This record gives sequence, structure tokens and C-alpha cells, in this order.
Amino acid sequence: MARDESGIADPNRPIIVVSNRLPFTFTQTDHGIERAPSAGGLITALEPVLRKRGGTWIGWPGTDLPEAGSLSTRGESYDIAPVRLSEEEIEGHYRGLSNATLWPLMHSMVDRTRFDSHDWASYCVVNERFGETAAAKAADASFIWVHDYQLMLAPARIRRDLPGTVIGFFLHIPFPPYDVFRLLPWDRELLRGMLAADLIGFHVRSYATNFFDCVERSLGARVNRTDGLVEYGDHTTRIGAFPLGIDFELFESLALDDGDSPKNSDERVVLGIDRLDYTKGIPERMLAFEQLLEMHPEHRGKVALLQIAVPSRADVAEYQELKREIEGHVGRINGRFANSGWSPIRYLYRAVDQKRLCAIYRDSDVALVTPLRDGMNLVAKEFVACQVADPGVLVLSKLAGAAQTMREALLVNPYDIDGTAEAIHRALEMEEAERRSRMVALRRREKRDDIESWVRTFLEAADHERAELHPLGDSDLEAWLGDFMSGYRLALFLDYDGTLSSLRDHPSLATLSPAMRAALEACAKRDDTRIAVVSGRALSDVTSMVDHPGLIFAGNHGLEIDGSDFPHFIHEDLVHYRNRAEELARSLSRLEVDGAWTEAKGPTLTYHYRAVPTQNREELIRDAHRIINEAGYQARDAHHAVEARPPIGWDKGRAVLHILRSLYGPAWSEHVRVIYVGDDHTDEDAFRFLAGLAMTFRVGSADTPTAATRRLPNVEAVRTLLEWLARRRVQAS
Ligand code: GDG
Repeated sequence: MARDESGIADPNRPIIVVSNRLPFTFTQTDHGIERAPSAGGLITALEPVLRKRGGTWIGWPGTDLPEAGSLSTRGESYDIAPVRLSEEEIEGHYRGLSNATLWPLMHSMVDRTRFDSHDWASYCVVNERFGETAAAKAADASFIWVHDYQLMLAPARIRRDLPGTVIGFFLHIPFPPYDVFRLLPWDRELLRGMLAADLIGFHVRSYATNFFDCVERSLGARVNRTDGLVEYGDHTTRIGAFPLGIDFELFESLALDDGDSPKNSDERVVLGIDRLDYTKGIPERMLAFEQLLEMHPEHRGKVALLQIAVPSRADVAEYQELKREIEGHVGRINGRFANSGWSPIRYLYRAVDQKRLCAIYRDSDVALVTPLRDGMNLVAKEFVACQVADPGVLVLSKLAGAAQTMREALLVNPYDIDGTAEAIHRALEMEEAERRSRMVALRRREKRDDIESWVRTFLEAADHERAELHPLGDSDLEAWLGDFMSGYRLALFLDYDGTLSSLRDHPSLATLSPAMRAALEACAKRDDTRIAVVSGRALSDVTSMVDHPGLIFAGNHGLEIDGSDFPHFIHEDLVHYRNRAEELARSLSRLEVDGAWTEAKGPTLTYHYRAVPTQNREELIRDAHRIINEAGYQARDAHHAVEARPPIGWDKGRAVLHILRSLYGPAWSEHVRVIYVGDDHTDEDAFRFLAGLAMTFRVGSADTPTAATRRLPNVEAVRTLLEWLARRRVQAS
């Protein structure tokens, strides 16, 4: 069902695009600021969309400009909002993490990938800035569309400021298989950043499949591949394949205009055109062309390879090296085959204007589009759109996203030099009837699935009610826990507030629901299950809230433990803190304004600010931290509260270990399976301690990272888990 109030897909509605680059690159010259169109597929795709619909494009202008207000759009039908970056940030974020880490890794070129934690730090800062700027510029927008691998963390940053805005994310490059993506030390962070979006688009199905694998295996997210949904915490994201198209009409009409021909007399032209990038397979293509001349000498003197290489990332050493390699091939092959009237390779290291480009496309006999890996590849599509006269032949790499749909092309493996040479030969020899049949089919599809249709399809998918996965059910739990639990007893650790009961304005109101109580009792009844409730509340408080004999209770984050058949435990250092806690309570009482209050829990305290208006919170939180630290306590943030704990090196993790050793002895892991469910920062101590030793679940929103194995969206899902555990097959004795 479409959201009436947003109407995101309305073609008259302006759109907000956030991408690393603006569509124009600005440079400071002696004559002032000059601008030139930026290069690359993302810009070719999106620029006409913004020009037609209007809106705002948020991005980096390409240089550090002195005056903030100096970027005019000069008659463009959309606004531009620059995001400024320092030279150091450009080095770390752009040249570093974006282009030396993510670009090769996402193209599965692992050997070229560099991992550098300084680059990562820069990437985080720059994404933060983009997200902040986008949220500020588009505070009233119903939809923000973030693009590409340079900005994978931006959706999460925008979400923090604009919880209700629909956020779309589109990845223009491949998403690699799980085994490749997980090489990245920050894989989980990037996945979490993306999952803050409501809709994530990839070019083709297989990238979406890889993404599902990664979020499922690296984050423990719940996925529904059939409906294209990922649930992570309490947020669900739609995932889809949206193959990008081109402005077909524009390319076709430019090709119909008279333009220069690249031909010398009746020489036949095989065309290569790319940004100069190692993913594009330019050296391999030249070797294939050389092999063609070797295997089929009849083409010598008659066919030329016209290779246009558009300068790209020219300040990066690897790209300079590639340029030298290509020039080496050109020199060698030309030296080997050229005669006085003919050179086999014509090589242009520069961009050509779009009109000329279309004439070149039109007049080429064969387009050799042979990337080693490519998200989509628009050159293949533009070539097809420009075949307005005698149709040429498209030779296309199987490893480009475009090959998923452009099946009528001659598909090649670009690493197979002989095979590619044979395909070029076949293309050059192909009869007109076959060429026309193939081209008609290719053109029909690209005309239909053009850029407008891509935008429309993506926006329509974004224009839905927030997605929701079917509630957690037996099949999910069986898949997650079936093997893990089979044949074992269970030690079940549960936090109370936000886990067994929903968070309320006052802790006294957070009672157990009857259904939760029934589920808990059903688990507790089993001989093979022990349950411990581990809470930040005072021991007496949590014991009376749950009020169930037979359970173990750990209060004050595990500083005090008690329960049926369990030796009472109180941390030996606590005696020193009772009086100091009272003093601290008195100091904190100064901050009991606006509905904030202090909960005294014996040796620990909690300062609650849930009822304080949001704009007044920051200062109170800061002051609470300061007062707690000055009193010699540790301040820890909790849900709308600051905890004050004695600095005695004890936390929920250590409490869990104490309970497990007391119940099952030092070799507890041989006898029992452990599950821990919690929703709070303080539960992270237990998640970290139990990593690899237990199945851990973090409940609620995914806006902070977790060390837990999986997330559960809410308290209802916890109940479902308990019900499943209560019903599970009895452990074999
Ligand atoms: C990324 C992904 C994905 C090239 N030379 C000239 C020129 N171009 C234009 C082409 C085309 C664009 O640059 C290149 O687009 P590609 O799609 O081929 O490749 P990337 O730049 O790597 O783009 C890619 C794309 O994003 C979109 O999602 O398809 O897989 O890697 O539009 O026309 N344009 C002009 N003169 C040139 O000399 N005017």
C-alpha cells in the first residue's frame, strides 16, 4: 500500500540525492571558480533525473572552495549542496577506504585491497558529515536517496536525526560474496550502516543474494529472501534488484544527429571505452585484440581497436601504473603489426564530449565491453542505444552486471584471451540478419527499461508502508537453536527491563505480562533448564517483580546474587560503598529537575531522565556523568538513564561466570548450553564474555553496535523464544 502523505514516486516531486561527488567538479582558477561535468556512471545515470524532476544534490564539489556560498547552479533545475572535505579527509576517505579498500574488495579483487585503520576513521568522519548535512538540508523531505560505496554509513547517520524519513540506498558496484566481504575488518559496521535505510537496491539479483548471506551470517540478522526483507533489531529493510538503465532517448537522438565518424575510409572499428580503471580489463582486451590479429591475419590492415580511456583517480599510484601498462601494450602491439597506412590500436587518454561519443558508438562495428568485474556497465547500454543505422555487435563480459539481462550480446570471459579473440572475430564476421536480430532485442529492452523506469521502480518500492517481516516463529528458532540445543541442558540468562518487560516511564510500572509470566514458568518447570534473571535493579526489587520461586536472581548488575538452591553471593568490596552511595545520591539530587529522578539501589544508583524533554537532556546527562565520576563511581549509559556503579571490576559477564561455575563446576561448558538475552549496554559485558561460548540475543533497536550473536526486535520476540525453549525436545538423559 502506498503512503498517501509522502507520494515519493510522484514524478513532479523533487528528489534529494546524496552521493560522494556532485555532478559538477569545481576548480579554483585565476579567473574564479570553474566547473566541469564529473565523470562516471553514477553521474550519467542520475544527472538527467535531477534535471527533469528538480531537487537537491548533496555531494563533494571536488575541491576545497574558499567561499561557502559560491556554488551557483547557474540555471540548472536543481540545487546543489556542497559537503566540504579537508585534504586529509580526501586522502583517508576517498583515496583510502573508498578507492583502495572498498573499490577493489567489492569487485572481488582481494590482492589489490588495502586495509588501514586510519582510512577507516576518516571514512567514519566523512560519512558522519554527509549524513549530518543531508539530514539538515532535507529535514522536511519525505525521501532521501543515498548512493554508493563511499557512503555506506550515511543512512544510519541520517536515521539518527530523521527517524521518520524514508531512506533509500543504491549500490552502483557489485556486492561480493560473503567470503570476500568478511575480509573487511569493518564489515559489520558497514552492513549496519546500510540497514538503517528502508530500501536497499542493487543492480542484479546475485548482489542482493550476497548481501543476504552477509547480513545473515555476519550480523545474525533475520532474512526473508523470497519477499526481500531483512530484519535487524526493530527495523526491517527491503532489499531488491533494480537494474540501472540509461537515458535511451537522449543517446539515440544524439546518435541520429550528424557527428564525426571515427573511421578512416572503410576501416572497421572495434571500440573500447572506459574510465581508466583496473576493473575494466583494458590490458586483457588489448591482448585479446592482439590474439585476433594473430589467429585471424585477414583482419590485419582492415580492423582497428579504438580505445578511449577516460582519466580517473589519476593521482593514485595504482592507476598510474595501469596507465603505463596499457601504454606498453599499445606501443608493443602497434610496433608489431602496424604498417605505413594502418595502426591496429588507436589509443586516446582523454574524455570526449557526449555528442561525439554517440557518433563513435554509432559508427563502431563492434563494442568490446570486457570488464573483469563491473556493477552494471552503462557503456554496453549506450552503445546499443546509438545503433541507429547499420547495427554493430556487442561483445560483453559475463562478469558485468549488464550481462544478466543483455543476453543477446556475445558473452565472453575476459580472462579467456583466446575466447575473447574468437568472439571479436565472430562479431566482425556476423551477417547483417543476425546482427539486426540481436540488436533489435537489445534495443527494445534498453528502451523499455530506461533510466526513468529505473527511478520510477525504485521510488515505487520506497513508497510503501515500512516493511515488516513475519513475526519470529518456530522455524527461525529451530534454524538458530535446534542443533545448538540438541542433547544439552540449558542455562538461560535473562535481563529484566526491556527484555522480559517493556520499558515504562517508571520502573515500578514495568511488570511482567501474563503471557510472559506463563512462558517463563513453562521454562522454569523443566528439569533440564535453570533460569537466572540478571538485572540492574536492586536484588530485592527484581526478585519481587518476577516473583517466582526456583529462579536465580542477580541484582545490581550481578553484585548480589540469590535464588533457590543457590548460595547467596554479595561482592566482598560492596561494604565500602553503601555510605558513599548515599552521598552520591545527595549530589545527584541536584539534577532531579524536569522529571528526572534517582533510584537508590543500595551500593549502586541509577539516574533516570526518561521524562525529561529531549532538548534538556544533554546537559543533565553530562552533569550526571561528571558527578558520578567525581564521587569515584563509574558512569555507564543505559536506556534513558545513567548508571553509577562502584569501580570494583564486576559486571554482568562476571556474574554469569560465577553462576555457571557454581551450578555446573569449572567445566560447565561441557554440560550445559547457555543462552543470554538482554537489551542494554550493561548486557554487552555478558555478550562479550560469552562470545563463542553461548548464544546471545540483543533486544530492541539496532542503532548501537552489539557483541551479541543475534538481535530480537522486541519483548514479544523474547516471549516467542521462551515459548519455544519451553516446548523444545526434552534433553536425552
Ligand atoms: C559505476 C559502476 C555502473 C566514459 N567515457 C566518456 C564518457 N563516459 C561515460 C559513459 C558512461 C560512464 O562514463 C561510465 O559508466 P560505467 O557504467 O560504464 O562505469 P563506472 O563509471 O565504473 O560506473 C558501473 C555505474 O556506476 C552506474 O551504476 O554501471 O558498473 O562501476 O555513462 O558514457 N562520457 C563522456 N565522454 C567520455 O569520454 N561524455
